[in-house]
Amino acid sequence: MRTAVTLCRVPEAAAGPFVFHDHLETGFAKAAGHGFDAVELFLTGPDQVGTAEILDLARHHHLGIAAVGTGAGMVRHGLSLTDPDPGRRAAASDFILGMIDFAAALGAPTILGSMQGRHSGGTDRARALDHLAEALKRFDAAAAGHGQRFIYEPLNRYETNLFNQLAPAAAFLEGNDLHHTRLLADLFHLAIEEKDIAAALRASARWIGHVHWADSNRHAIGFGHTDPAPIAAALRETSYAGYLSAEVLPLPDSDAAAATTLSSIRLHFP
Ligand code: LER
Ligand code: MN
Repeated sequence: MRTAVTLCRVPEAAAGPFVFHDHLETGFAKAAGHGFDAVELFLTGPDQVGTAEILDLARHHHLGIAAVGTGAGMVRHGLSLTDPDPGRRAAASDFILGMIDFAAALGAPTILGSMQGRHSGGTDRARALDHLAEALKRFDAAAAGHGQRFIYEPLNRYETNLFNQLAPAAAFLEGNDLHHTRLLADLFHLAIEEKDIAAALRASARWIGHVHWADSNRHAIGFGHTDPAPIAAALRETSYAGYLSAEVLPLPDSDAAAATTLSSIRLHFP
């Protein structure tokens, strides 16, 4: 199984669920030192660091780029795809389109998580889902133009009220002909929202494109109460071929979170 670890350079997300917050040179060296196959990057936008610099670091450390997150659009710029204001929605969409081009130059897919926003007083659910579908169609086409996939992440109920579980999100992708878009199964969100994580992974298997390998309390797997054995069995038996990426809190410290993640993956995917 391919392994990845998160590296965040967004100051507003300094307390977020990311293993490394170091400068890129240090973060890449630490990821490689632990033995990960790739890094998953959270940057302030497509212009923070040039793609040539990142590709040099990746080559030097023999690391892939597993994915590029877009959460900075929300935490730094307050942008959401379901904002009632059409100008703000357009800015959100442009931000993600820029990230898709940037990620594709790194050979990586782009993730939509918190920038999906939520429906609220100003936007009812049906309208918010129309906005989401319209944006996803643009991202699906842009990613496909680069030979990439786009990744949509259902989040727990405290972060969005659009999609909290895999099956309804998969039906939404299918119903909107989003053939180049896949789901991100973040085990932290699923531990809150699914009755049975392994069953949910099996039921939506053909849609799963990325996994955040995180425990129930968002610590590294092994530090919470999720049982990884049936989850790993579901991923193995459905021939999941993407990354298991540690999007977890750096607790008790980054190195312990990284090492515990890798030992859990090696234990369950021998
Ligand atoms: C992002 O991958 C995620 O899981 C959300 O909770 C935003 O932090
Ligand atoms: Mn996640």
